Amino acid sequence: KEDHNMRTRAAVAVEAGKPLEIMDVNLDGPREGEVLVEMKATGICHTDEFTLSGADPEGLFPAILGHEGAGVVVDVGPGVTTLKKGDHVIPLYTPECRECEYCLNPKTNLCQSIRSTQGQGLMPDGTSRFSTLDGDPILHYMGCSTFANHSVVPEIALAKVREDAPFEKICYIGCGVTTGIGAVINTAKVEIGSRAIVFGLGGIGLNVIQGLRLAGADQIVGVDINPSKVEMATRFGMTDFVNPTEVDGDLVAYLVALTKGGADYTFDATGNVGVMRTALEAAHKGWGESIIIGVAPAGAEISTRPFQLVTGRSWRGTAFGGARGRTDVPKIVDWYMDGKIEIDPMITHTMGLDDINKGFDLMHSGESIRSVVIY
Ligand code: NAD
Ligand code: AHE
Ligand code: ZN
Repeated sequence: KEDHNMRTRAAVAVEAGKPLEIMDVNLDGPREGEVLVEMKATGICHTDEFTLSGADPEGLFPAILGHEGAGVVVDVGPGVTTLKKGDHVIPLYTPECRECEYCLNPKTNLCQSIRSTQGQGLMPDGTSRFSTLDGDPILHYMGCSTFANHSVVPEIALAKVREDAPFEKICYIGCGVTTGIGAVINTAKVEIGSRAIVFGLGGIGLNVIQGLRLAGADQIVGVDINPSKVEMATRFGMTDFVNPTEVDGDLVAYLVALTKGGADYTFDATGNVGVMRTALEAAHKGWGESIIIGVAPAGAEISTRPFQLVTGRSWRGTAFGGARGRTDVPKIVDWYMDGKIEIDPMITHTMGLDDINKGFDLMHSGESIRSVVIY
């Protein structure tokens, strides 16, 4: 039997559509360019649920999901130069190697240096550090696997952050906060005085709203089928709310009228391809831009009449809010610590790892914005 460096406790996605199973797992130590992180907290993002459900064409099992974590470096592998034991870090599902063709092109944040192995649930050397106590391999997820008390993460996929920031809040910067605010600031580059529509007022959409307020938008329309999201969205800057189930007639026409000709910017934070079409068509003729944030299930496709684009609307997308993690994430942590952005009210529930499935239940029922697991 192999000699494993340590055991840790993890929530394992054993099979698509089944609850996570909490168990002890083996974890091998960090190899060349890798870092062992003790996770202190992790958020539960809708993308974790998307993959667990079986809707993700890249979904693999068994795996340790989770990509919205924060923790402390406990060991570094050979060749690691930018991090040391004791550093506080946020794992990055979009790494930043600062060397690949993508990192060297200012038009993208999509570092591709380890994308292929990451998509296969493996470390860059093509192997997994996790296994069951019986020795069967367990896959990594998005290069992060934050649903484990300890995880091994590539050095280029860790942002070093200040040590006075609370883990159970800044973990959310590992995905939701950065994705939502970044979609506004980095991807759309929203101008002061803009009109915007945000579809889906969940953990991502609320951060789009917060980003729009930061950018100085004049009108921020929120659209959601769950009216319980109104209070929180209003608190973060929503100026108008639309519940599509209460609109008589055509939703696009309604939204175009509400925004006096269409929005300068629209954002999909639902993952529903029908909503994505509405978002595109509610963008202003001549210049409106629609940004897709939501992740759609395997096989789903978007469609619209090409005339919508011919007449000046553009359809775009964003991953991790266009942020370059090692550079941008520490700055967003500063924004939080300086009171420039708010995180605390959006973390509506916290729980221990043993209760992580309750976090998924709260997401399904629409009761939570963000659930955070505290180790
Ligand atoms: P969430 O479950 O917290 O929020 C989704 C919201 O959409 C809910 O409030 C729900 O009521 C609303 N909604 C659902 N169907 C709707 C409809 N037909 N019309 C209007 N509103 C509707 O999820 P989240 O964590 O905010 O994630 C949102 C989406 O963003 C997911 O698809 C997720 O996978 C994706 N995501 C993408 C990125 C990225 O980098 N591109 C990052 C994080 C999350
Ligand atoms: N694997 C899926 C797509 C999943 C996806 O789009 N992931 C986003 C991040 S969602 C975070 O909550 C992303 O960063 N995508 C860019 C990338 O390279 O994965 C599929 O459809 O295959
Ligand atoms: Zn996410």
